[in-house]
Amino acid sequence: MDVNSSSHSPFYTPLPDHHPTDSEAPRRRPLKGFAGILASVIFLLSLVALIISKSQEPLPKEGAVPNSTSQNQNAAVQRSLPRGVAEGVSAKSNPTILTELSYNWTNAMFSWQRTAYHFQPQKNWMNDPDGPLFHKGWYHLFYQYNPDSAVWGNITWGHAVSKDLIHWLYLPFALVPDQWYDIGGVWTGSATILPDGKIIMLYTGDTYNSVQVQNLAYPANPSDPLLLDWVKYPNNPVLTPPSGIYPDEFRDPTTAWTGPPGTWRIMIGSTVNKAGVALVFQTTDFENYTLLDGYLHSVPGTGMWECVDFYPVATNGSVGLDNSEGGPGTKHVLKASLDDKKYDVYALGTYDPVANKWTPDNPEEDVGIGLRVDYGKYYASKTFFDPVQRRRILFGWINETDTQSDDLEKGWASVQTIPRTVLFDNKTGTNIVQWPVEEVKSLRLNGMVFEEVVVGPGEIVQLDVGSATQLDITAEFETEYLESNSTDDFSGCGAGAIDRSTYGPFGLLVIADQSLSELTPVYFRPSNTTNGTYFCADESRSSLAPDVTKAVYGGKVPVLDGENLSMRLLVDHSVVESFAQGGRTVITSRIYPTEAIYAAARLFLFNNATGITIKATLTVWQVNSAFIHPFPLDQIEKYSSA
Ligand code: DQQ
Repeated sequence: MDVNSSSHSPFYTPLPDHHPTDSEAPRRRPLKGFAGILASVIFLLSLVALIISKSQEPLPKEGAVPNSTSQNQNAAVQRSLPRGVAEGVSAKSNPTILTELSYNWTNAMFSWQRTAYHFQPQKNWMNDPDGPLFHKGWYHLFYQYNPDSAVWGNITWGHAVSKDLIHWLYLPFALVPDQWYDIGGVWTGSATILPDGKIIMLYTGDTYNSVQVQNLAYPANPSDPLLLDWVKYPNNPVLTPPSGIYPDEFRDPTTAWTGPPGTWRIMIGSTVNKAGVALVFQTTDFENYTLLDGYLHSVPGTGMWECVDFYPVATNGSVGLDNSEGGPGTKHVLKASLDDKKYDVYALGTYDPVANKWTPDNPEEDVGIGLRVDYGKYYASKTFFDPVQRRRILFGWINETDTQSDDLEKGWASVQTIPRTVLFDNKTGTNIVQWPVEEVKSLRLNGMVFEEVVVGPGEIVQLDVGSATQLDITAEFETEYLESNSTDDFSGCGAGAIDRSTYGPFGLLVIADQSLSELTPVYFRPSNTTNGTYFCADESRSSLAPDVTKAVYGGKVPVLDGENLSMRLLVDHSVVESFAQGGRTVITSRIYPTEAIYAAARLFLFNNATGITIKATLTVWQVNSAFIHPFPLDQIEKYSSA
């Protein structure tokens, strides 16, 4: 359908460049303000105390894990305490111990903010994706889950299955913290499928005394397509922190890949002297391991590497590869989740299995100092190889930007991204490309085409798409240069969409209300110098609620000669996933609007450049809700046949 129903605003309409004034913004009661300051002071003091105690800790000796099982009761007591940072993981980026709601939220607002086609549990807290795999016709996703509350704690493995990575059925928990070696939490892990089809699950256990160990589990009945029951290896743990590694800095085993004949290798992240490090262990049976000499790789100053991932990509950019593939025509991606910064980073390089070394293609873009997997609210990502469609698929955790007290009131926290395929970008040769799995297109409803919509400098154009809360948008931009005498005071994403330069910003305003009191611009900010083009998302005016964290995110996006600028956006209520130039640069936004919700949510094109006119061609699809429900276990016979 070509409705071409854009409506231009008649006058020069610059984007609002102010935060709500006092009269616009909801006022907080003074007592609450005082409580907030007190809470922040207490939080800062605890953090300082934690840092001091940590710096005084002696380095551990090998095998710092008692093998007694008698401490489970103590662990149960510890588990009821608020935890996270003290455990060596910080689950919430804007933790607050405020007990009151941060805004005058209504149930209607909270229910609008739940996503409709992203995976999230029915209630409570979720964080990292774990052990994704394909088995007998089902995609399996496990995830860090708190069965008791909407904040991090009592970490258990939630489990869901899907036929298409979009519609999901929740299953009973796969692994619960019930042994001395994981009573502090069944933390993140990965699956390996051996050539005979056997499934190996390795995960980090947080022991009763807060030591991070690696444990082995396997399906009780491998012929069950749903993998309902899991058995923990009786001689767990299979790995304890080696000499020189702190007991709370040894976690998140990867999927294994093959080493010399008969052997497998896994990687575990840690930190030594503030350098992020990747340790590689070799095994023949997944029960006994040898630490290989040195580090596969380390980068000074990048801190603890959580959730490392290591996989080959084909340099012709055609298909995904299994973890054990390699050699000519491949490169290896090394990815880490930076605990200090709370974002995911990666680099492309060459793997030398004999020397146990990985070397980045470009040392200036090494892991943690170069590319990010996603420039927005995104962490702890993990890939797996889909043998059916020969593709590598990436899951990532979208954390919250509202406060912990708001999460408790909502009763839920966190979402997984739409799974993305990952390929080497054989056009640029410098990055991967991420793209929503094809299956998400099955949710597309009516598509509306807008052709060559012209937007002049400072103009905003509304796109009449009806409800604008569940959308899949593709947009391509041509630009026409107007002025020769303006200066290009370029600096990346700038201070957001209000920060005008000659060539940008321009793009889309999503989840915006008619008066633009709330809006989230996703935009390009090009330059005619070597600065290149930036792809950005500006959340600074995404919500009138003052305590929602709001950032201007973005990164450089390679644009080759002759290419138009293009973006794809998946809008799903409080989540916006944005992909530039076919997925070279990606930004996930987590926004909590209060006005731009339900029928009030609108979509606009904008051009805030001073020296160019843009011509945009778009297709905007309404997106159906996904079916995400408990598995009908009473009909298990019907479903469990592959
Ligand atoms: N989350 C898990 C850890 C991991 C962290 C604990 C990353 O295994 O390092 O919930 O978010």
